[in-house]
Amino acid sequence: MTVRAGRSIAGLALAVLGLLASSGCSGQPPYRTAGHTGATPSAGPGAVSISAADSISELELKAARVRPSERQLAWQALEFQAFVHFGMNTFTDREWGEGTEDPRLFNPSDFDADQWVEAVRAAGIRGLIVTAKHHDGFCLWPSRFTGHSVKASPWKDGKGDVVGDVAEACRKGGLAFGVYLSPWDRHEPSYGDSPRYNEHFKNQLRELLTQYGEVSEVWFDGACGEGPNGKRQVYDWPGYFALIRELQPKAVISIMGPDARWIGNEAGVTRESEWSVIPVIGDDDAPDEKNPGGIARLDAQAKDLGSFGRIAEVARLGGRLIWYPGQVDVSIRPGWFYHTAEDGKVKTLDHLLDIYYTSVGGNAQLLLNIPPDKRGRIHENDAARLKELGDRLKATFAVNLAEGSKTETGAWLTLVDGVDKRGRPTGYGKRGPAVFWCTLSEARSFNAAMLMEDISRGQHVEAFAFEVWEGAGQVTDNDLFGPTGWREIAKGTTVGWKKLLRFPTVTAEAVRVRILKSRSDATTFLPKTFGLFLDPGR
Ligand code: FUL
Repeated sequence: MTVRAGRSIAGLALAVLGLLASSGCSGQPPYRTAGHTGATPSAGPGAVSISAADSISELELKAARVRPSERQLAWQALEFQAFVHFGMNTFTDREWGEGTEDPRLFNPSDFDADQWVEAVRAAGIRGLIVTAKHHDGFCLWPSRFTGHSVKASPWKDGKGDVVGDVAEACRKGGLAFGVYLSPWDRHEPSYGDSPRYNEHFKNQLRELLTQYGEVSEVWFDGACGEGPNGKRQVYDWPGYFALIRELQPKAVISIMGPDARWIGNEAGVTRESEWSVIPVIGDDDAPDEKNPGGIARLDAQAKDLGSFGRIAEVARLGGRLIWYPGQVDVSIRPGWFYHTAEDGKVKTLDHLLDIYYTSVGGNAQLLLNIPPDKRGRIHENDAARLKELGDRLKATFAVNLAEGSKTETGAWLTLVDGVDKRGRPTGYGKRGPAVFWCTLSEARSFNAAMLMEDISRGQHVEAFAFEVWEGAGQVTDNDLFGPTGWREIAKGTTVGWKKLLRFPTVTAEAVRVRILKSRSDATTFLPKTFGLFLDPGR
């Protein structure tokens, strides 16, 4: 028998089980959800092995136990980063150079890294990743290991250093700083002679990771072309990873790396259910040459990467559950590099907002590419759009309408021991779906909501419903678990780091979130933060 308890019974049961919690909605630590002791979460396992011998409930427990590393947690909190494609292609009007371009073509007339930082900060962006070297092999820093770099260009008489200037501007502007270093190098003569090129590549990595202060992310592309000598280059991924861990232990290694996975497209599209707990076959982290999606032969473009069905499927083959969150790389223009012909093709504000809500608000990190022009500046059209985007996000998220209101998290409980002579429940067993309520001090209008799980404790929620109170009169304690008076506004699957919901403006004095399916007792984990917002543009 399931107790669809009114507040009194629920209160009793929850108190017995120590599950009741209440606090302001802001969720700023220490927001106490039920069962939290306030203790530092245990650094749970980063990877858990799974096999055909695991029962369904063992697999469920294992999935709930996978935790992010400290570096992955810090990375997730950045939420929104800028990708900056700048280099030889900017001057040749191409997307992929051949590697034979004359370094003298690289000559920005008004290079200004501070302007990049200012423009991206206006959008609320918190980190920046620059293409230190793209596939054409031209280096934006004066590498000692090649002549094909800014050193050989007329820019600043060969004394310039784009990477250094950008790192410095990021530091001044409070942005995280990351590097893209293309393993595929169409210029470097040793490319294709695997051991020699791997040494060369590691030498370049060493320069980037030791000369420019803290590096928050190293972004590895999967492209691997034919070498000039006809041989294919076999990349030493384990060697690259080890060097990064040694020199910049806080840096996240993305895409062809173990810390963040490619979302699977370059159009800014996320799955309805983005999981950060991902089953992978086998126990080898090295990326597969044929697979652009990331580590361990993961098909990053597959529709389903983390459902329970997928976990069970991988378990049958033998593998691991890893914390492998998604990153959405997409350009503000059609191309990755600047082309004058695309000045009128900067994505619209609505398009960027859609991408933002489904990526940052869909348990993924957004990496929005903004390519500087031949001057070495972010073009006025892009800068204006970034500002519009930032203004709109600020106007929406500056005020959390749920701030300071009364919240509670509880669970429906299944009565297992029956009732005593007076009809009082004698014991509760299995916990039912968790419910989170937020009672505002007065009716408020909103058209967006935010839910966050405490991912330092893993990712758990599989399905939820968001409802507003439309019953007669004020919501009472008895209504909190009740089936009537509530209207469903939105439904969702995963929550993870952040789930943003958008819906037509509604006015209500109370809302609740019902967790319909979870990999654990979701009352313990939800929500780390909760918010209600009014987007003035809708
Ligand atoms: C791709 C590259 O080939 C593109 O040029 C760009 O750098 C993009 C982010 O990754 O694979």
